[in-house]
Amino acid sequence: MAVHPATDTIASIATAPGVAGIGIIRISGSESLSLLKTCFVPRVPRDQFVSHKLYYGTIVNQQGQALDEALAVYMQAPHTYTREDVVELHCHGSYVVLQSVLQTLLVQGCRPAEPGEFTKRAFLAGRIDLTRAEAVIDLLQAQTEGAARLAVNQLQGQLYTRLEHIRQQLIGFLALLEVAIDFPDDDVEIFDSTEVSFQLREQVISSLEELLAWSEQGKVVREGIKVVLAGLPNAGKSSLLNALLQEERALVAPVPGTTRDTIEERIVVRGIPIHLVDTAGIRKYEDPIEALGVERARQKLEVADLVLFVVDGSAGMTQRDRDLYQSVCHKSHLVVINKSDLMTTRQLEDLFSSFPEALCIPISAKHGHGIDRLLEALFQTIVGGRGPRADQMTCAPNTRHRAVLLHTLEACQRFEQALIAGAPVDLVAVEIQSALDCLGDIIGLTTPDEVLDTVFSRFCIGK
Ligand SMILES: Nc1nc2c(ncn2[C@@H]2O[C@H](COP(=O)(O)OP(=O)(O)OP(=O)(O)O)[C@@H](O)[C@H]2O)c(=O)[nH]1
Ligand SMILES: [Mg+2]
Repeated sequence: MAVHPATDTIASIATAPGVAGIGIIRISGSESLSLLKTCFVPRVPRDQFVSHKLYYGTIVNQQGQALDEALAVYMQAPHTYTREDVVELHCHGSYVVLQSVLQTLLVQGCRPAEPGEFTKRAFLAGRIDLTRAEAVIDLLQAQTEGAARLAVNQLQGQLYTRLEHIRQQLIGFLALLEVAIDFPDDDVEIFDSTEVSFQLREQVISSLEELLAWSEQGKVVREGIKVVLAGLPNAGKSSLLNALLQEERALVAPVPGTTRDTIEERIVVRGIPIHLVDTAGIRKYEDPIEALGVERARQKLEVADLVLFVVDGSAGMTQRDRDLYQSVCHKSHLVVINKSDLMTTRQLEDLFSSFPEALCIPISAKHGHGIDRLLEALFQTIVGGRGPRADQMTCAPNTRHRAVLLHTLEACQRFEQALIAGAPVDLVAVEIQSALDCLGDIIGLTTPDEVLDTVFSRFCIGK
């Protein structure tokens, strides 16, 4: 992102392109009010605009020609998104109208905002820290309620507060150490290593570990997981896809080799986005097109987070099933015993015993039996048992935070080791400072410019 003087005035269309009831143009910077005065004629003439009040009127170009009827609001600094003077023009949501209003503003001296520049200004003005700025983009991109909830929590400072608490603890330790360095011969023990060690573990290390666990789950809540349906031809993979989607998405036929290409669809299971991939039944092939499909199926299996291994229970366990299972069982998986409507209890039990290590779920994709149980097992495999429950997390550090949090934790662990080993205080101080620097990077106190540029380049124009 280019460097601009913070005082120049920027403008952009803040709403998504397309036909809509309203479209909003946002202006920020010291010239906002004068731009409003030149391009907006309020219906009731007035000398000044009162801050945070909505006015009805006409937007005009330099020739005085009406471009749109609109509502306008002037928001005086510092009580604004950017902490600068801000104006919003609520026009009709026509791309042509919005473009012509924007052009009028640009001709009159402001420049087009870069992606994320409004939020970057809010960050640079100290209104929000970097984690809250990042929450804005997470919120805009949230695909599920769970992801939106985490983004709102982060926007409200839940992650920042946790990190700030850890930072203050470390600053406290550093202050004690500095006194100990300045007065090495004092009789009173200023820096009690045992007490500091205890506080470090209870207040800092455990909190960092919890945040790291949350970040793993947060990735699942935000991005979801890839679940690949695999099995022999005719096992009922496409029927299962349809049952999970509750629509006839994929072709289903009694002929083996019906699905040639992969089919990808998305469902949400208790807040977790699941990217389902139906694949061609895997077998030795004669048909070259089917061969391509099978190759694709194998590629998808490679990148799957979880495999649903579908077996035609009515056909029993064949050698081909066993061979195929051997090639997928190293991945996280569930065994789905399909066509249970055609099976006796005895046959089911026999099949279960063929997969002693796996969780087996009997279903009938055709009749929709067992699908709820399968979804529950899927959810439990993704989140249950290991790690925190998504709905218990108050925030979820992202990939950038996670990498830096790992460095913070390592520095704190070295700090702990140094305390245990009775290392000289100045060496201990180095580790605390290193942990503090990492936390500073996360919240934006010391974040390098390249990282800031990457963060804000993920934004859309107008935010
Ligand atoms: N009785 C019964 N038949 C089923 C069930 N599930 C699928 N079938 C039938 O099995 C046949 C194959 O189903 P598909 O869903 O096309 O199987 P597939 O695994 O996608 O097959 P390929 O695409 O060829 O690999 C169809 O005739 C389905 O109606 C089930 O639960 N019970
Ligand atoms: Mg199929």
